[in-house]
Amino acid sequence: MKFGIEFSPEKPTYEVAYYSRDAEDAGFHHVWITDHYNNRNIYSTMTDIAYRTNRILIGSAVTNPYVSSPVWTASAIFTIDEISGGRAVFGIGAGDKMTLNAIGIKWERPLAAVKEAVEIFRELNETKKCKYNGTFFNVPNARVKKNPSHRIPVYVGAQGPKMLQMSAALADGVLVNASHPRDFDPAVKALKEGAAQAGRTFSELDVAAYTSFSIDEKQDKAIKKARIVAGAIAVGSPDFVLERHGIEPETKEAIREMVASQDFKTMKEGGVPDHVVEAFSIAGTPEDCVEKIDALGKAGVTQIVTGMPLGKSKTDAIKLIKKEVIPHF
Ligand code: F42
Repeated sequence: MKFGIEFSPEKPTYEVAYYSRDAEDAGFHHVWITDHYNNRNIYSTMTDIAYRTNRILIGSAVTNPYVSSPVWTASAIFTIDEISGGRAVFGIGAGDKMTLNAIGIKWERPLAAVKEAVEIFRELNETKKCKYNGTFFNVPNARVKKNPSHRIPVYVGAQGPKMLQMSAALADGVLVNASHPRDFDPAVKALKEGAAQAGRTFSELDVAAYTSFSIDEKQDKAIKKARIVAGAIAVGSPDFVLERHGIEPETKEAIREMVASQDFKTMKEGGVPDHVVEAFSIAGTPEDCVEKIDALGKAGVTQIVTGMPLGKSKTDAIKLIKKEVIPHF
């Protein structure tokens, strides 16, 4: 099992870089940086991390094919790869429809957009040139001055069966937004189908569980901390996913109202019930977390990405993961 850590650059980039260095010292293999236009810019953040770390791989998790041309994105990733001494990772996904619409960008044909962006990235990475005539992107004649001397790993953020199948055919890894083995059974099935159709084997893929993670010496504190994020995930999840975890429509509705009225106090105090936290996060003591990670490993997961809320503080959570979780694996 490998370990990754997710940061959203909501604060100045040096803060994210500082925590990334802690994560590197703790033994994490990857730092993954989220991409939302209203946060600090993803590539500036990755650059700052590159300067302040030595070993950890630095990935976009995930950028999208809509906000900028994949040729431009490739150039940003190649530059970060150069600055970091070969540690950049290209993570891409469909992006968020509501956010893109809010800035006047049409969110259409996500499967084709992601697939073609990955193919353009690969072509530039391998040859420094790209002539591409796709159904979504047309690149008549692109050339980059400097490309990396090695093949940069490509990861796709995927949940739906078609995106998962496509990722398995195209990518080196997949970032699945899920924390429970019950969600990995169908995901792994789709990945295996996609890999087989492309003549690949499932074992070639790094299957990352992009989890909501909350760790504390005291179980109740860890769970309390996870309730808001788990509740928000439940509200955003399709009904068939909630059914899979035995979450009743009334529960979803009640949480939706708490989210809408920003009643985070009630959410934390148990308004988001335990079975929702169980379904949508890895939350508990270090022993609980190890047990849940073990179960995900058995379900086919090969990387755990520890995402929000992490714990009491980022520093405390990283220390606990370093001392009591990573050594177990
Ligand atoms: N989104 C962000 O905006 N920023 C982030 O930092 C971010 C991080 C992130 C990390 C991990 C992760 O897994 C996802 C993350 N996301 C982030 C969300 C990501 O950008 C995507 O929104 C999310 O992963 C997309 O989910 P999905 O794999 O389910 O794909 C969507 C598009 C979907 O509906 N897929 C369906 C499927 O079965 O896979 C198929 C949809 C389909 O067939 N579409 C048709 C087509 O042609 O593409 C069009 C259908 C039509 O009606 O037009």
